[in-house]
Amino acid sequence: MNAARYGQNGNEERVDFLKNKEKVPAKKKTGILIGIVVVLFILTSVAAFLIWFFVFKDSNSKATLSKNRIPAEPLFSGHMKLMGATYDQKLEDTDSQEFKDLAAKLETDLGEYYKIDPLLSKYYTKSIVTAFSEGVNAYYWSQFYIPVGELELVPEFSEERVLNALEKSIQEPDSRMSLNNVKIRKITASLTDPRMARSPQAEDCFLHLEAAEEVQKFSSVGYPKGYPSGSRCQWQIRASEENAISVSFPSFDIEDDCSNDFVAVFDSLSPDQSQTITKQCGQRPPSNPLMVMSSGNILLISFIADTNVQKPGFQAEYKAIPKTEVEKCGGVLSKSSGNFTSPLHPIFYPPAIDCKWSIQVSSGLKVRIKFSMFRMKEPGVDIRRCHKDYVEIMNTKYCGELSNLALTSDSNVLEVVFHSDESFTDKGFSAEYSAYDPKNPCPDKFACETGMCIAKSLQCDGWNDCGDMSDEANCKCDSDQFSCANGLCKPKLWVCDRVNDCGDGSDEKQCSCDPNEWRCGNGVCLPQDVVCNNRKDCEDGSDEASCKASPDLCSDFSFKCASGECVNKVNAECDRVSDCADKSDEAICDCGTRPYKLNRIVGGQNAELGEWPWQVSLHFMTAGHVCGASILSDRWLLSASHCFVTHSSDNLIPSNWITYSGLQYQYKISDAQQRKLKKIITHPLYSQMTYDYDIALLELSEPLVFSNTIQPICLPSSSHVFPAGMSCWVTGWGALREAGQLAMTLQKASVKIINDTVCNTVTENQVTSRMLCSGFLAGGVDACQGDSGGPLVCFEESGKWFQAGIVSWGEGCARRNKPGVYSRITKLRDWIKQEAGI
Ligand code: 4AZ
Repeated sequence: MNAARYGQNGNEERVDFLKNKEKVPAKKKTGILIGIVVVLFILTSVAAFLIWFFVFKDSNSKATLSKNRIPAEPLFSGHMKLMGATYDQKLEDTDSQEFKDLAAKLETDLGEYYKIDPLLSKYYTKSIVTAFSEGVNAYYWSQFYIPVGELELVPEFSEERVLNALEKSIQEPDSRMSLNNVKIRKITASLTDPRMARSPQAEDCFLHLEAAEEVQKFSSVGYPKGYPSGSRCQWQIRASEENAISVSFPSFDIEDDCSNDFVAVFDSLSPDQSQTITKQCGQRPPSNPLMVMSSGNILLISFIADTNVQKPGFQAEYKAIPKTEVEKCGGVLSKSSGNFTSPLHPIFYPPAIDCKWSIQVSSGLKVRIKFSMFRMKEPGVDIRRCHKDYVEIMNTKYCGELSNLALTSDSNVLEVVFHSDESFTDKGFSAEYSAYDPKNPCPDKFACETGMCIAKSLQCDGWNDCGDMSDEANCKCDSDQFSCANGLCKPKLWVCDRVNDCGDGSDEKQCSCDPNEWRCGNGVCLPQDVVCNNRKDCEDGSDEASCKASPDLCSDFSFKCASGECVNKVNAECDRVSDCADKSDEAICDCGTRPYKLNRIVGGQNAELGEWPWQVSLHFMTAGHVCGASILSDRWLLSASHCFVTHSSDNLIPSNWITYSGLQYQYKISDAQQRKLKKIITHPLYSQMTYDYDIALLELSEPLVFSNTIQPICLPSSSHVFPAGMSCWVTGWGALREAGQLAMTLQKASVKIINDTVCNTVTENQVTSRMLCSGFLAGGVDACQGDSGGPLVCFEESGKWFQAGIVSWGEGCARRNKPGVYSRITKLRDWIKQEAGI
């Protein structure tokens, strides 16, 4: 029986002691002893198992782990300058005896040199001479092998250590004499990707090319079907001594992640990092081809690929260009205005080049200079110091990517210095300059401190039009403007709208709600307890917008998962984080990306090919382009009802329309994918009077084939927030100005989402909740006739583009205080789902 037990009700404990007669008899003692032995045996076995589990098993798995680690093979490459050897053309042929003899001698010597450092010597495996060039230069690499057990030594194999050993050795008198008559005078060594260790004779995919005046071609293995994983190819290109080499890549489509696959171009014949011109991966459109230039008559291109993704690879064209042409830059510019560019722009400028332009205008005048394109980007460069490539103007160095660089001189002379060092080049710059009279720098315009002239109406309008805020400083605010604490003027309408328009928060500071009240986005004060009560009390829903409610609490502002679960997070869809348990927030996200790597041309409004791959042109009967649309899926387009519901019923007949996707120029419709319409669905509540519900779905008769220039846009969920002040883009072939002609080239314009209260005021309350305003109250940038039906898209932090609006209407185009009005997708999202199933 039990020695102890608990009372029936669980509260009371009673102890019963054993009586004498119940004590264990003597003959049972042996049994107990056996029991003890058995228990001891079990305990020992358990202990033994635990020791094995935690000590031996662990060390076994460590052994397995170290088996999985791989040895390190640090690689150093560089070049050496030889003395005492005469240059022989035969040295350029890796099969010649001359090459083999001299290479073998140098390779042996390098091995000897490393002996000076016991660590290098212990782990040294081999050196290979890969080429010779005039000078006499020899190109080489040296490799070391560090076994798995000693990987902690890897950091010891530094460039400095290797260079130190080599430099010391070549200075020793006997080693300098160790080659028959040949001495190494100078040597470089830089840490190199071990995948670049290629021997010029022994392996395939090591090519020697001779550049000539006419264009010649080469391509990656398997192009265009696809390159194999594990590609390790090198192309050594030479030209005659008076020439440099240009290489362009008309077709370039490799994996996006540069750590797996990349093309590197070197201003050398060895993959010497310090002479890298550029390293590129990803896909480039034909409008933005990679074009590079050597400084001398040699160039090395290396292609490393480790992924299994089926990508076409690249095609390259190379040719020789006289060095005199390449080095042509700088000089005196004495006209009163003009343009100049960095050497060879927009081709990558060559490494190791210096130029100086001296702009000299009539005395009494000054010089204004504006860069329409400025790209001198290099990895690891601090753009405040610009210690590598730079442009220097009036003692200031500029580098990196600059979008609004505009300067003015102190006198009638302005000097522009350009410098590129030995590694990493870029597209450079394109600049225009003009002389101006300092007494009247901008006739009939406002003079920015940057030197730019802007329309007078843009001064003190609350927007930074000059780029340096000089148009917004020292403003005497008008009666309809608010004076920000930092001196800016902003429309009074913007005060207390919950958006920090001043930048210093002063427009949102003294807003008139009591401390125990909540101020809605439209300025209305409500009791504090309306916040997060799961009911929309403010007209704009701002009382429920940022509630950290419990997951199952649903409001209009929650993202609704397919399972019905609610996620209370702003813009949860397609943000690369699975918020729904069923992962439905990340399920349909193959949208809103543009495959091409694009050029960014500052100030230009022409779109590039593939920049807006969801843009569609709708052609009506014989009228040509009439409206825009956007791609939602391979079968569905989104547009505006007002393109179809007109005075004529012809517009509602699907066969009267043709859609063009992947189009850039209206005169090149043959380049686009042409599709007919099967069905036009206009919104049943669309009003021709008010343009409310201005949305239409178009079903295609044949599915689209997605490509680099044809991709779907992401649709926001109904809870998605596009906050006021956000910069978005509107695109289309609409009129270039009010009552003007349609554009031939697809246009893009950056516009800002405008606060609803402001939107309502400036449109005299004509906007409904199915509409949103976007543009600039100052005017100047807007959608226009012919853009209707086209998309207003915004780039989200997740890296995807979402459609916020459909171009719908506006009073004229780009007028002051008359922003563009768009159909608000979030309010029409459920209808899209209902009609198209997306
Ligand atoms: C139109 O007629 C139109 N400024 C589209 C947009 C705007 C004005 C007119 C906005 O298609």
